[in-house]
Amino acid sequence: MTYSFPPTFQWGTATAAYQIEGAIQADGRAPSVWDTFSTQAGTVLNGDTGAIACDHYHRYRDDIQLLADLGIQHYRFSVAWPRILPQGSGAVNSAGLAFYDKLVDGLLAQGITPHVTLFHWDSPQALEDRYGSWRSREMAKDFADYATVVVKALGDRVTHWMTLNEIFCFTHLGYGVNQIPPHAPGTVVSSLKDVWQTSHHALLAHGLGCQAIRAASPQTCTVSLVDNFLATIPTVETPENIAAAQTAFHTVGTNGGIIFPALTGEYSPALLEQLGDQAPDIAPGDLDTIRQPLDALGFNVYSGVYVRAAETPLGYEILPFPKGYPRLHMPWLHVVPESLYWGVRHVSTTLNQPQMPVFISENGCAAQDELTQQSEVLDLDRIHYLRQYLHAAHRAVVEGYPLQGYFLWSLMDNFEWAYGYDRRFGITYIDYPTQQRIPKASFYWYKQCIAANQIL
Ligand code: GBH
Repeated sequence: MTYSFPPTFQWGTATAAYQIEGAIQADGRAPSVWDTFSTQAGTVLNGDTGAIACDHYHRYRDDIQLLADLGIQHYRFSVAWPRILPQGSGAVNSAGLAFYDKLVDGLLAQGITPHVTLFHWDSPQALEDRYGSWRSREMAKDFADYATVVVKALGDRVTHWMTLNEIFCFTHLGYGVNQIPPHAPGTVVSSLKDVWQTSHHALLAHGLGCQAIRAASPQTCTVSLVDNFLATIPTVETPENIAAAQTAFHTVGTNGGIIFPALTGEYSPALLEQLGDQAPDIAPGDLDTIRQPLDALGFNVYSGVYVRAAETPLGYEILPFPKGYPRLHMPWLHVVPESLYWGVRHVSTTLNQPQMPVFISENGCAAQDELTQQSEVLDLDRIHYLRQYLHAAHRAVVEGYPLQGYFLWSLMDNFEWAYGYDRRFGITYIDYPTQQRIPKASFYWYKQCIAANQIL
């Protein structure tokens, strides 16, 4: 049996600015919250920072060539807000825009479609200093103004826009109660309600951002949100367990307070009941701003949770992973390929958005890659992982769910946030001391899949 995809299926790969660019002081860029956070003792493994990263800012031509060698048609990258508006708002830094200008032109010259994420966690430190970043509603307005600047500059050539990457991470992981959280800005707030307020402000930024993009774009464009909602998987696919997975979907992770309002215009009632007085304040009109029509939803998927029906007050239980459950090189990276299929299906069914096109905006894994004496990286574990997730994608497509494409995370090893350079997610190995790019076995495997438009 062959596993072919429709001719319209989009094969892509993804990166993010702070994780690859380096050059943190080049051409007028000011610090982001990640520059500040990563230079504080004890925040990032081995004291790593994004100061140099993959030096993509200077080597982008090589990296475009790498994409061309891969035979990819779609590339997702992010723009660094502090390069464009070093003070967060106000004066535009044209030298910062010039970098993305060259990048976009270089991609288009190779026939690669750029998919631009406006925010992948590197917000300007100036806004942290001014009003505490996402703790303030101001942030949503400043984000929309920043979006306008970028879309005006690149919108003649870029038609695929994504607002924010993974609201959960930069809010619920960026702000903590009682202890310093593992993500910039690393602010300790006084209650869970304050944490939910930050993600509410991010949702507003998404809504205002969608409006800003559409108003500024000189041509028809697509606008999407990228979310890492948590997929619930029926342990056995019986009607009872499927219903249990649907019920659980509302309250696992932060689903009920992020993907629900973004797509349906309402926080999940089940979540609000759970939160009680810890729910965020929602001003009149906020939910209408937040629920903007989307052209597609980007789904970042790495893992998920198994659910079964049970005689409990909730009617279900979430099953813990047993000790020996297969994992890749992150504590949370359980191999759960069904997450991809069930995530897409939940958008159609549980969120009641059967017409909403979905694309996998990230999927990939960290592995303990090593160079052989022949300077190869034989990352069979990564190929094994990716192949299984692609089978889940294939199932979604065959069953008629509107899954449009797949972006592999990541084109190259990079700064893995609190894990620094210790964890490698790339299909290209970066030898950091020399900045040499060495395609791994998974790169060549993926290249063949793209060329054949099927899982090989
Ligand atoms: C993505 O985040 C990011 O978009 C990307 O930048 C990153 O490099 C990549 O994945 C790999 O990590 O802290 O207990 O809630 C996904 C990161 C993974 C963060 C799951 C939250 C849950 C663990 N997310 N993780 S917990």
